[in-house]
Amino acid sequence: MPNLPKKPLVIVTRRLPDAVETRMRELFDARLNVEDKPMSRADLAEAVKAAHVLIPTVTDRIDRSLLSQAGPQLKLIANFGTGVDNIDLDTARLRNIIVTNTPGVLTEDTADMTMALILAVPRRLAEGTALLKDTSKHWSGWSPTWMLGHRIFGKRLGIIGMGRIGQAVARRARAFGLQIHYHNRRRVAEEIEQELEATHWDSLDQMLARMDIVSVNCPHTPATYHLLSARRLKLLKPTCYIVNTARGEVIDENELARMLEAGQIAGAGLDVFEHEPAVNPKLLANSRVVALPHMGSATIEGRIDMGEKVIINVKTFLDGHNPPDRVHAAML
Ligand code: 8YV
Repeated sequence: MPNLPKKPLVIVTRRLPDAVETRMRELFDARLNVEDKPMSRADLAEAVKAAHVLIPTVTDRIDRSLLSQAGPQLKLIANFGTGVDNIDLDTARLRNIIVTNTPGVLTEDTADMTMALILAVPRRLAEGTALLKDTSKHWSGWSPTWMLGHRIFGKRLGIIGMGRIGQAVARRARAFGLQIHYHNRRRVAEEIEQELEATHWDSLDQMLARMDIVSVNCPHTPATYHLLSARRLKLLKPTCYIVNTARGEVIDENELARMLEAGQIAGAGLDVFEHEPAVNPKLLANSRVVALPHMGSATIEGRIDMGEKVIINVKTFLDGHNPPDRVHAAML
């Protein structure tokens, strides 16, 4: 256990739900960001020089250059989030800084949002509502051939990444009559395959070529960066829809935007983008794209649960034990 002062300094980079901040104030010498102004690089550098524990989020890039400025007192980075692609895990390990995350508690919310996009894109939900709200257009009434989308029931859903969230998506999708297919680094247990009636594809290329909807549910790691590359996107049927609630970096966004514009992919539901908060303007201009501002886990319940996980990780660590949600690069 590292030597820590009686009241170690815990710096939180963004505003968190009130209940979480109140508990943090009670338990720690917590420096909170009540104004929720995203920290600049200089602010983050100050933070890693002073904090014993840093609590960042997806919007903070904790890379090698930042960690090289950290003081020796920084012992724990307790990420408020499951994905840890914002943190350079190798450099943290070399500097003996433990990294934790918040797995499990945002599974159901993210799966709900994924399912919402799987429904919204083929059934043209956003287009329909935009049309009614556009006062320059008048809805003259129902027509048998108007606003036709595509049926979801009976179609093939290809899930990339069959971890907790991928499986939660599969459970929902089965209730909507979708056939479940998946590609994952490791084949999941036979009982899970049976429960989900899921077909495993060893070859991602072969799976992509046969799907009606593809859902990205894997983490962003060096191995999954542009997993849906220009070459792989070209394998999709032109009638295929893509949904991404994982990380924008998993898809070559420029190529996706180009192919959607050219009608080579039928539509996309995107909650995440390659260069957040920037969004490729071609995607925003495309009526076949439903775009959301990274809202997958945005429920008050989810954010409180995430905060509680962070508190448990920090408290356990400060009490001299191994925090439960420790992340090692090899796990990813
Ligand atoms: C969070 C997420 O909002 O936890 C994750 O990996 O993508 C999001 O749902 C965000 O990461 C919080 O830092």
